[in-house]
Amino acid sequence: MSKYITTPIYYVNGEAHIGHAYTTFIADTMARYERLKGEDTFFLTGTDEHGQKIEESAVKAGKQTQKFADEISAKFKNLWNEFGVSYNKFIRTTDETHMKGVQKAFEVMVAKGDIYKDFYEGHYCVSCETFFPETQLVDGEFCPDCGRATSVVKEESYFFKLSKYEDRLLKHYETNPEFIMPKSRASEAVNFVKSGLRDLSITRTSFSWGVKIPKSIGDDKHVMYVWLDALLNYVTALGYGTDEAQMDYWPAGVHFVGKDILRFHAIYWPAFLMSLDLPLPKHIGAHGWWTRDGEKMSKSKGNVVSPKEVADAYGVENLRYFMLREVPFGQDGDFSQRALIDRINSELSNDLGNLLNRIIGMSGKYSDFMIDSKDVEKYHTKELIKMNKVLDSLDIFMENLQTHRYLEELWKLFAIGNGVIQEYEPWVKMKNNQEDEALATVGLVANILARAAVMLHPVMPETTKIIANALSFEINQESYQELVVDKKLLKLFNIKKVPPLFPRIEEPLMAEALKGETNPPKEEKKEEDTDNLIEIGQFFETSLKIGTVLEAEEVPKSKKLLKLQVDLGEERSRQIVAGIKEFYSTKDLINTQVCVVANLKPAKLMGMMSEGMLLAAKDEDGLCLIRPQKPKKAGTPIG
Ligand code: ME8
Repeated sequence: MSKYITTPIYYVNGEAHIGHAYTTFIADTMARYERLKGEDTFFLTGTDEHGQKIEESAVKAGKQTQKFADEISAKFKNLWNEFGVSYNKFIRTTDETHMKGVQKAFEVMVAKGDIYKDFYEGHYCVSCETFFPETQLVDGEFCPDCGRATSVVKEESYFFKLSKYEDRLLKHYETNPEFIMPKSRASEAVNFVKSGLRDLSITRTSFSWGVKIPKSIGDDKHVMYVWLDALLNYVTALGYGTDEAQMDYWPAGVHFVGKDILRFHAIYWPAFLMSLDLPLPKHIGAHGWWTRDGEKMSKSKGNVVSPKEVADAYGVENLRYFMLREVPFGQDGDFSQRALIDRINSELSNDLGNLLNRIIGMSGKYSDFMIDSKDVEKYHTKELIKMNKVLDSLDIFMENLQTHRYLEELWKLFAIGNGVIQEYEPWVKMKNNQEDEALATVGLVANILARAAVMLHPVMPETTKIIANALSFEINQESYQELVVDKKLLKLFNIKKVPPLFPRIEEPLMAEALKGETNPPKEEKKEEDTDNLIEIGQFFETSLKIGTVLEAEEVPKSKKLLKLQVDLGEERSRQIVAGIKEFYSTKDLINTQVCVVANLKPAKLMGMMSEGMLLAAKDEDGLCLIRPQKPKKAGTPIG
């Protein structure tokens, strides 16, 4: 079965912003995911170039309309090319074949008896390219969608019998509960239809920048309503009305749209298709709105985020990852540079980048960059089962367009990888003559990384190619089949060194976009050594000693601090200020023993000198001090 995936076609009245990039990234990810699974996939994007809005924008820019459209359309196309968007076709509504297809559709609708001529009198919002009855206007004048002033339109028009399709539409929603995704958005369309559909004015005479209605109608002054023209792009791109060879791809698997244009796709478009006797798309995927500091982005507010600027600063694939991971599909998301940096540093750099570096480092140290998986199954059945469970859980999230859950789940693989290294400590095994076991752990993690790279490929195509290259395999349908479906291990890896893929970002890279971002940077762990090992000498640089608490008192005005006098077997006791008040009272401490880091540089805490630190362990149940199991002389070294 072939898959057909589309983005909206973007208006050429301005340059791409982060919202356009988001729709394009999700659609591209989905198309790549389907191709990876071996589906014959066709991915369409393009530009919407007709209508009053574009004509007015061109006039404002002092340019001839077609030239204006050419320039902005090229900017969209160039940006998607620069971003590596894997579209199969970039359609323009000014393409000759598209215009012919639209005229053909008009004729079919006329023949079906679905188009009639009348007179339109009402209000029109040029920005939304939408007609509104007076009853829907805000304060009798303003657009209920975008809030701009509407203009009064009184003109002869052809109408499409939308009302005729009311029942069929409702029936379709009912029998196809997944037609609109996420399902939570369906009620919007259902209620709109239930409130009664009026026939739709589908031609205009007061301007000329549009597809002329077919000559056969003999009414030259009418141009098509821009939404009829635009929606038909999804079939004219496959040759509808001209060369229909690619119509096999129809119906679309999913049309990705922003929630702002759901109504056009969930009501008008299916009705048009019913009129044309064409099957309906399987899903309309309506995503949420990206805001900036909680506000809608607009040129007048000067808060529009340019995807090109973000990609130039942080890398396009990091941006893709961020956008797809940050918001649940269907919900609104706020773009902040800080949130982007946090995800790059913690998820990409720490979880993924470090794991890859550790495997490269260990394979170099232990086995001359060759990793053999021969003993992985012998020593790591448990982890293999865990890993396979994660792999099996992923597909459903993509099917439901939940990219954030897909990535969240996928990241469990890196947690397994980092966890086994921690648990099995291959460096200890190498020293204890358990080389097979140590290399089995390295082999397991290399296999985890390989599978994760395959599954991450649709989201980060170029980055995962580098990972695959470092692990000496290729990501393609075959490796997807072998590693993910058949769950075979890669037998041999010939590891190549690669520079760190996700260098940590300490400071925001786009000063301008930071306006209004007030959250302080989260503190994060320092990057670890590639394989987390230190020399024994390094350990002994820390002087750990048993101490006896002689005195303990609360620090006034502090919720956390206690001031202790601790005997470390020296001439005088040490004063240690410790953040343990929430977990210990003073009487729990006096005359008990603790473990102390004895050679820390003294530091001042709330104006008091602290000359050491207590060892403690903290988890979700709270904090506990590390204490010797039996009393020991104060000052006894630990180690
Ligand atoms: O509506 N957040 O084109 P358009 C998220 N030509 N997505 C956003 C966004 C934001 N802040 N702003 C825009 C049109 N988008 C018509 C479509 S289709 C037959 C015709 C995305 O240039 C979102 O997908 O106004 C939205 O639907 C699309 O850009 C609208 O782009």
